[in-house]
Amino acid sequence: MKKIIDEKFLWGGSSSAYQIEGGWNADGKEPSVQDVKTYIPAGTTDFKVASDHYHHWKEDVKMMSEAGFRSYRFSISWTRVWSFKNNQPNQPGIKFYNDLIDELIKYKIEPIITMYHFDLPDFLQQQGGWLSRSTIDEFAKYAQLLVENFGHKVKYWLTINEQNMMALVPEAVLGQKATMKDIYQCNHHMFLAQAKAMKIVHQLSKSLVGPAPNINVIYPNTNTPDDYLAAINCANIRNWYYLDLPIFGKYNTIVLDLLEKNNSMFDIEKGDMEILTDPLAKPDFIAFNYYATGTVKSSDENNAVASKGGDQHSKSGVKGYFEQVKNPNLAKTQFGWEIDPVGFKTTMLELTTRYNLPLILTENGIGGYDELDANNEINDQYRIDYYTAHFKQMFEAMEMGVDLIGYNPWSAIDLVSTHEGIKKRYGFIFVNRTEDDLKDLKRYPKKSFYWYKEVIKNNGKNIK
Ligand code: BGP
Repeated sequence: MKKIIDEKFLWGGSSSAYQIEGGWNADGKEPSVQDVKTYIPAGTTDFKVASDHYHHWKEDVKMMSEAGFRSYRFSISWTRVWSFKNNQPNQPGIKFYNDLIDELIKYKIEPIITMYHFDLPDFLQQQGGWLSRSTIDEFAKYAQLLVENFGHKVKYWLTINEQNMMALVPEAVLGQKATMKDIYQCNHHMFLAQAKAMKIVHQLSKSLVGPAPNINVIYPNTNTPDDYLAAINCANIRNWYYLDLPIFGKYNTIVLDLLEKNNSMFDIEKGDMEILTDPLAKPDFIAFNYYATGTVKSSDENNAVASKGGDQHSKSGVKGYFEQVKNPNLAKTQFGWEIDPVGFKTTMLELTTRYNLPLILTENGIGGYDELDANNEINDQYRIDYYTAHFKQMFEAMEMGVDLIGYNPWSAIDLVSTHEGIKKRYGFIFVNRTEDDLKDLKRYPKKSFYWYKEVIKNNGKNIK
């Protein structure tokens, strides 16, 4: 085995601020785009209370420690730590994260912190959001605030969660559709914001920093040359565009060509490329989220497709370039997402051969309906089966030379899905509430919690 999983391996779990915290307007917190979302489907909860982690964080961290977590990947809510109204830091918000980080460190759980996970301040959205260049500077200011306040305690920073999903399925996370040019203009601004943030981390601290896209390999639907070309197109548009620039300092030419052909090339201002190619703005590692592979076929000019219902893993496509199709060879989750453990290995192999950087898995997992039984237990064997299959592939990838330094699946505890509510549960820890009834928000370890604890304790050697 090239890389042995030892005590340094960051076994943990993952979350994001708006999906877990609640306390949406507590102690000076201002609204993010998630708090003012208007298109939440009937019968699905909003994010106002979520898992009420804002009031349960001590107990949650204690349970993570009982499971043996060595890391916890979470995000900071921008509008909790900065007041746009008062144009100054919001001290209670800073204190909340200081206390959370200190508690994690007390239990020897390494904090892995995402700066921005889908929850842009609504104040900035009102001023144009990522289409406006002023958001770039606001993000840099925010990154500096984070590093100055927490940098000495945080070794791993992630810049932007799933920039590629925000671009590919904007209605899933931002609640709005946009033109191709606007999407890529926003992307360009996010790349600039990210580059500035990475430079700030490197200048002001000894910490490491990386991007956190959602990456998966793409299969051609058949062995026709056209379907293979579609798979290459999709992989470049969906995956590599988001890593080539920060890592190689060069925009992916397949995507630039697509934009030119569609009359959608974004504006690059003088000085932008210097910011993007600054040696201090290079990532130290790649954090990536993996749920399932994609399968595509060629798409003719008249066959435009859009994602369905704002789901990240539903049908998507780019006219003339690729069209996503179902893969009949793969099993599906209760929510219809495909399950592909081998794809987890091939995705890591492809990332490694292309970029040769350390990897941290920051999301992987299965959403399902979990219920307390008569004994207040939750038998989520399906989740154990899912993880078992993925761990086997993960170990094989590491044997083949993948430098994976941590595995932080989605999610540490139950939280609210991006668009399917609390009923789509992902956690090792159950949170007692439903879409419309907050009940007592009590935490219960699921069967998978005890199983994962054994996996961590044995560094996976108990997986057969
Ligand atoms: C990723 C996001 C997460 C998360 C997860 C599961 O794309 O980074 O925020 O929620 O997917 O997706 P969903 O909540 O839609 O089931």
